[in-house]
Amino acid sequence: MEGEVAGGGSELKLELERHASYLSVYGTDKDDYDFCKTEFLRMSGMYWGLTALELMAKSSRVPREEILEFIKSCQDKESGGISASVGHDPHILYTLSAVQILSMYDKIDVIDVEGVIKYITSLQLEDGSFMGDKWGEVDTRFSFCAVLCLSLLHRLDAINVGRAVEFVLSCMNFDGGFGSRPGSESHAGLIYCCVGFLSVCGRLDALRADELGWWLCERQLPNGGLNGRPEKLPDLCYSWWVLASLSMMNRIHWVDKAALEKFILACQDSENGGFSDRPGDMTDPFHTLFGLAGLSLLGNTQIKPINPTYCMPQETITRLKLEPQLLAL
Ligand code: GRG
Repeated sequence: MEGEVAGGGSELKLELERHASYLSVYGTDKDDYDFCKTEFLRMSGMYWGLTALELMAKSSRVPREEILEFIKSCQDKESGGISASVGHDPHILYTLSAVQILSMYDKIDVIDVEGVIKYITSLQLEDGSFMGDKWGEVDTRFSFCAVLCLSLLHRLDAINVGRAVEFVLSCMNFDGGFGSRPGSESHAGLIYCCVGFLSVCGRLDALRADELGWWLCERQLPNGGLNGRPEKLPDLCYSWWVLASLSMMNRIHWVDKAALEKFILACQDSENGGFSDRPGDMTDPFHTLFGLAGLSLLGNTQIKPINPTYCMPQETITRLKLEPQLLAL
């Protein structure tokens, strides 16, 4: 039956309409406690919610002009970077979220694009790594944000890609995985960033794909869910970080898809809509996007196809004529 778990024989149904209602009213009450306390990540929150709605073909339910105005007012005139909310400091992560939203809306000219390119270029260090902002934290997440953002703007040439690749590869560990910096523990979230980075740079050949694929599959637990590193609890968001990495590496069939789909559907709030990290917990837009995105990668046809590198609808990536690399089998 439509919406049921493939091959799982489960009764769980994907509650698309409830998820769309949950996301479209999220943030309409600007005094809501949860909404206020997440101001520091507002731009990414908008990207999670909007992408989820796009995947369900329901983004017309949110006020597009208001969103465009908000993004415009978050760009810092001096540095060119974009912040999470008006009056906050710009950061590469929120700059990427803004560029992703504008790319989905086909409205990139709302911001000063040259300013964004200048900002990202200013964050690259001599060793090829990227800072997240002017305060200097370095992390492989920021290398991923930099190349994703510049490639969406068709301006990868603005940075030293060779050195950026060298830095990310220097973070590869003995198990084939990646951490946030050289020598840091492998973690599925950072592995997604590094695999995504190499996919954009056309260097997936540098991976030790069989070893890494094995490590990623070992993240699946008896309840079907995935954790981010050994001995940790499962969390719905790893359905994305792990599956998207395996998908770019052409090894998605290495996980038990039916068991994972069952876990993802069990993380839905079937009454009020939205997904949570684990069954029965509080829902939020972050887990709602990664639940739907995971189901899309698993082949659920009620949701639009998603691109595993960009975490955006495939139709946007096709329209922008971007071709992130996928590893040949
Ligand atoms: C465009 C999709 C997209 C992402 C932008 C910011 C970013 C790039 C990626 C973040 C990847 C990442 C590090 C994900 C991990 C998130 C997470 C659940 C961290 C929690 O850390 P711990 O230590 O988690 O609390 P575990 O599960 O290990 O206990």
